[in-house]
Amino acid sequence: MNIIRKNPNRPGSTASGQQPDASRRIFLQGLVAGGVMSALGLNPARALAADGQPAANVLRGTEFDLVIEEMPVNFTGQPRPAMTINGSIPGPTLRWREGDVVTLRVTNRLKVSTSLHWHGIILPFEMDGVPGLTYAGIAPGTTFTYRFRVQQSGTYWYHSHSGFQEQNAVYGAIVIDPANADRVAYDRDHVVMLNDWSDASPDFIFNRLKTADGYYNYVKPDLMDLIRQSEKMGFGAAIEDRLMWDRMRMSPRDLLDVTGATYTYLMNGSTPAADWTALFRPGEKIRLRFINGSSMSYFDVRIPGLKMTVVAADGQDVHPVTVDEFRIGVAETFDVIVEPASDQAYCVFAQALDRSGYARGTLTPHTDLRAPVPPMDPVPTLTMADMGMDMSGMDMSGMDMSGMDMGGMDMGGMNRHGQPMNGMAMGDQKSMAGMAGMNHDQSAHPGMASMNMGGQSKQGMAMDQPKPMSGMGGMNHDHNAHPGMADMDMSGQSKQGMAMGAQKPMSGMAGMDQEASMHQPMPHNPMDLPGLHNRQLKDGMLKIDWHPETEHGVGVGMKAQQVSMSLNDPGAGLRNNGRRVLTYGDLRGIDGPISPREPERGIELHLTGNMERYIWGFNGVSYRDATPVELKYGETVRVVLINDTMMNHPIHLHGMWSELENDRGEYLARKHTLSVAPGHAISYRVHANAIGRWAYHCHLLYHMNAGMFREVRVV
Ligand SMILES: [Cu+2]
Repeated sequence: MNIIRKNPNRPGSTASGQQPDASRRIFLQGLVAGGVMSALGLNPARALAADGQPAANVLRGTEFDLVIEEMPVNFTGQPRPAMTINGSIPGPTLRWREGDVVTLRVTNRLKVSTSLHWHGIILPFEMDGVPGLTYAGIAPGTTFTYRFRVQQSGTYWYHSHSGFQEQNAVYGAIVIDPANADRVAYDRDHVVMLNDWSDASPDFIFNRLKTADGYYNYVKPDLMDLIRQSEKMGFGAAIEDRLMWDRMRMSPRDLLDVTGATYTYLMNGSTPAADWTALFRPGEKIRLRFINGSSMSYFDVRIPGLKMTVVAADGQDVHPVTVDEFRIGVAETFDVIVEPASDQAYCVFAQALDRSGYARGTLTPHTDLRAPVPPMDPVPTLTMADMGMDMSGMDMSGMDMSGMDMGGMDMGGMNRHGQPMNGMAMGDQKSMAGMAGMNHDQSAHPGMASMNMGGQSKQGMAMDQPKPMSGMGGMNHDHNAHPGMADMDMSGQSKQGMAMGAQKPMSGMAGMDQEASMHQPMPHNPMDLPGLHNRQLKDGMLKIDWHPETEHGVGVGMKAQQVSMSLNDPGAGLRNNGRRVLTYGDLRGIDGPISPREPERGIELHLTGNMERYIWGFNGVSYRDATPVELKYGETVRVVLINDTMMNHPIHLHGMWSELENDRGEYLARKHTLSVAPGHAISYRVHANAIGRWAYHCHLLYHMNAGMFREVRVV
């Protein structure tokens, strides 16, 4: 089977975000009996035991022996090497009890060093399992013994923290039963672990990401789209739009970096074709413990016909909230209760965020009764707001941008090779503060793209005719300094392509009426929360008119201009879909904050990246150039993460809880992984109650390995 296609030409998707036809929907659904190949043949995890239950692959007690070794697997029709734990994918579910001291002997039968990290588990840092930080890793042929007291209960997971081994399937679930009675009543429970398997080696995937942006993103608009788009908006307009996006090296569909073009999505180690199955008796309360153990994939999860009552997030109990659907970021867990009352089967459906494929399984009262698999939803299209554009005062109709002063705009990083476009450098960035999409790097472009360059008034962005623009005074532009802008004008219609014309409302071009306020002192932040760098917060929106000094260079492709701190946005592709979708704003932890004290200080960190170079970091700095973040033992800090990229980033701090807050600084819930959507910021507390060296990173595997990683040192 041809797993990876270079530049697959898949007609049917359109640049305007219409639903692609079924041909795109062909993804790697795998084999009916895919899985680990044993001497006796395929040994799929989904095999049903005599009572019809999925064969238990659960280890209980306090002593565990785990062996990591390479074994062939066959998910797609050809045997490929994988790294397994005790010969299965996922590895065995470890069932612990709160309060116990567990001992885990992990033996490495690989040819390379390995490790296991216990994700979300509070423990001494020497037991955390991060090579190079907390220990040396587990050398080939050796056994490392972990021993620690279990201080929590709930649903967690474990995985290798070495290289790309997580992508090679070194992962498994952890379920910890509470020391006392469980707060949640249920008749039976099932782990539902989601993973993304690729027949390609992770090194191959990573190299492709480094060298060919969008390699796996086959929903990117292609030539057929262009032709179709041309029919609608005219060829000139269509090609301008397209070339604009190309120049920006961004796509409104840059949703996931690695997609169903190479991934087969697994549910408990079963391909969609294999269909993981669990039995129930009508009327039972079933606890489903969802774990996103994938390397790069966000999933939108629902069970058509069943309400799901969310009772825990990242292992911690929350006040129950009943939803139809939830988005689960990489490394997150959600526990839900479902109560199928009737004698019918239900599809557990987990579509990848970019709709390039799905994992699925079946809840059924009889093994021979199946449920239909729903069609995937339309491919989400990011809006300007998703990209951190300032959307206020957006109606640009009638605005004439001709002669728009580009002076002061730093548009470095804008060209497709990620090289600074010196000619575009402009001195006074602040003067552009109100002009979304223009005062920052690549984000400038999407703003412009959305300005609808095509068609009518063509003179808008022509830089050759400086003349004052209403609301944009003081932006003198030096047209000699704009080779990049000239370059943008690809229409063959000379310099006129970027006109903003008088015809369409512009998204992404906000705040042009803010000239006056630009020159006034920043109003006092009404929240005055430590961690927010003198930010104005209005209606949940944060103006980002300051970025860290280090946030520049090739590692920074774009910077947000305005982001939302609202926790009530279900996210791209889930808004107004007619279903009740869980948001972080719904989470109310039953256990309160770790420390009653308010944060004493704040740390603002920007999530930064350059898609094309595939460089990721915090504040524009990749791990290899970074110094540790130091926390004082006993202090409580507020961390504010501002997403300056177009991707979701699930940010994971080891060793200590990340205590999610709302935009007023009020505690909501404990999490170990907080997903920050594009166009958003998120605020949380960390009570530094664990001395040691802790990993802090994006849990997208290739982002982490491309630099989005920090050491946090508690001293
Ligand atoms: Cu990331």
